[in-house]
Amino acid sequence: MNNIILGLSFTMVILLSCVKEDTNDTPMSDYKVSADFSTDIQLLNSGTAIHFYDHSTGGVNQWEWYFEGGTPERSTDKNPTITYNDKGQFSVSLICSNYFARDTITMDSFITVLDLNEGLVAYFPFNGNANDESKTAINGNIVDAVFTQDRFGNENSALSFDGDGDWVTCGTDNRGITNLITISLWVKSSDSNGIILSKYNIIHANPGYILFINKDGYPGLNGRDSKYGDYIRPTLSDAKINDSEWHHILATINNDKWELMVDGLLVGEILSQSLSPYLTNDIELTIGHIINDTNVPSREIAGLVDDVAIYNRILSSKEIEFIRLYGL
Ligand SMILES: [Ca+2]
Ligand SMILES: [Ca+2]
Repeated sequence: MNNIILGLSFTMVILLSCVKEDTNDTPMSDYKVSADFSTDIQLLNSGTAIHFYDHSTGGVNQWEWYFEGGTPERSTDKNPTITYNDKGQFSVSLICSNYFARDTITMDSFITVLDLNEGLVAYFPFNGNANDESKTAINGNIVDAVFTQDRFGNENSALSFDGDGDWVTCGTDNRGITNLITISLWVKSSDSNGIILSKYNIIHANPGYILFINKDGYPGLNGRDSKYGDYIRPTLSDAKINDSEWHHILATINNDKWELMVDGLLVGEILSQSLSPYLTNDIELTIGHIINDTNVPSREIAGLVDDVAIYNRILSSKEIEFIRLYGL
């Protein structure tokens, strides 16, 4: 008998609870939350701080973020700022909640962090000087060229060469480069037959490399990767660059593979098929001309050059994309 009374009482409590919930003004379903977020940028260079923005819905009043590889790794801010110091691909999780409900969103490999200082052996941003801002720190010496607006409209942030006695010398040091190199730079010119950058002597058959605009306005990457070896000229597609617009030039020499990209597209490639390719020499690295056997400059460029970066390694396609879109 007691068991029956207890059972009835329990049933009544449940019924009362249901009645109480049913008469509440706000049904439980209205407290449902949904986690969502965005960020400034998903591809970034190491050492960069980025913002995350909460877009969760449902009256959220608590946020718990987890940033793999980030500093800090956890935050309870609504819109936190996170710094990424190490390269890699990292996930981001957000748990959002109110007093009644919570939701979690995890995005794997959401953030890609590059290290564009790794292997950077020359960097001339030409922002008011010809300092080499890489760890090599062999500054350039400007001859006659003047500073002008860069591609973003910033004053004194690119170098202008007038085609007559203007260039920059950057020393004969090989900067640790032997058989791998990536060169990234920007050029704006209406010129033909001008040298953009060279570490090569046009008389001696030594290793070295030249970036230039040829007589028809096409960009070129030529050179040698062995003493008395074949002169290497990647085949060029029809991408003229002497149109007075800024163009991103990217050259790589990966052992015997020479490649040239313009504005993110591969325009020329060739295999030198050298058995032991190398690029070292004792010739001046110059921007804006080439030297011949008697150290007489020639093929001086008329145009603007900016943000010259040289690596002693081959950049990945993501790194190349980053440099082209955002710079160093
Ligand atoms: Ca610049
Ligand atoms: Ca001049």
